[in-house]
Amino acid sequence: MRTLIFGDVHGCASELRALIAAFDPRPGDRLVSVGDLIRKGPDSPGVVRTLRGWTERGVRVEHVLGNHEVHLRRSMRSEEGGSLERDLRTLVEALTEEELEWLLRAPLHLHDPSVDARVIHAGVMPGWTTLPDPDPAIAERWDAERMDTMVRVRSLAGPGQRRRVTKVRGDGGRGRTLDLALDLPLPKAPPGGHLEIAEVEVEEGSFLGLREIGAGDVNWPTLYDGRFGHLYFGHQPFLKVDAPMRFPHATGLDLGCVYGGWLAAVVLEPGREPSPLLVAAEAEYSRWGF
Ligand SMILES: [Mn+2]
Repeated sequence: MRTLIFGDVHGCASELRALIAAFDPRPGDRLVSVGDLIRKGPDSPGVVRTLRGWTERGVRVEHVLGNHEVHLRRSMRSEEGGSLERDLRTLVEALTEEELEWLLRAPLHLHDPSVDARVIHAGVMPGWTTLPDPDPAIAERWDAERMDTMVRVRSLAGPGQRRRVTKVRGDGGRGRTLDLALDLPLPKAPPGGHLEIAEVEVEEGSFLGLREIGAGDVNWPTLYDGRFGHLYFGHQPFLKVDAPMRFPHATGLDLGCVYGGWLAAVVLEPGREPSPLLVAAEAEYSRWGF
């Protein structure tokens, strides 16, 4: 029995079909997605149908929730489908109820004991002694902050980092740290409010949002000691490499297919070293950036 764990598909159905064809699944094999099957790319419904099609041929298909699936779950619940973002509405309308249910009813992490692999979407924090409950309904209720971290974390503050923190006065908002290296535009002050900018220290290992990452920060796996086993993750596109990104106790599988990179995977088989499998993107469907 073999397991194919693959990176963020983001609607790249054609590349997904090519990857699975190259893997050549046989009954009993397993296809596992690190999440973010949908959005940004050309054919999200095609991704869902491709994967479900394989289950009908005796191949086990599993995925964990990515931040985009979590966002869709929350949007569906809070809006009852009433005012979804346009691309999500189009997706929901294109899927059958059963397909949508399959897409959104997945765990936050899963473990394959036969090859000692744990699959997550984004990452874990260095101090954690447990993982959130894999059931998103339970995690969302009791452990929402860690659930969000698990589907969103990319970089952590490196040692001795200082940040510009912008406070927008007048909106009751929290301070927002801004990247020093990327020269992002400042947020607009609300009517009657104003911006305050201060430099602060951030603690080593702190969570940083996408717009807060700067020089001197580290990818979370560089601080991960392997306590939850070897983690296979996506979410963070590694754009200048042409092999899965190996860390001591984790492997990054998002090589930015939707950004014109690769749809990347590893093939795991008991008693064998993981072997990479890659399919080149057919186009640059979306731009990586801010
Ligand atoms: Mn993601």
